[in-house]
Amino acid sequence: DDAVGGDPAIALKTRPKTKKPPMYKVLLLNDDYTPMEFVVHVLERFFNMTHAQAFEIMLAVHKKGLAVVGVFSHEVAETKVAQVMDFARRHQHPLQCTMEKE
Ligand code: TYC
Repeated sequence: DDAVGGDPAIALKTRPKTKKPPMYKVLLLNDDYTPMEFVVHVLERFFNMTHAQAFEIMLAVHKKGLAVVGVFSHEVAETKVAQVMDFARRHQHPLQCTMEKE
């Protein structure tokens, strides 16, 4: 702290004025009905993965129940979740996507 006015260089060291914004993990959840190829397509389309990367993450979700598919700012994470949920709903798949603070 440097509230009473000391060396601003010390203030910067002890209490940085610019706090890093929290980051958010976007999680994909497994279910029994969404086709594997649909999940792969979602990961390619909304998370800019190659087919091989997307297939690997899809399999991890399938085997473990969920996986982190990316870490983003709050605004970007919310957009990704909304895009995935809307795309899945429009295709009538029960795929679930959520976010949580890192
Ligand atoms: N478990 C699904 C199946 O066997 C595939 C799947 C993978 C579904 C990942 C959702 O997030 C998911 N068809």
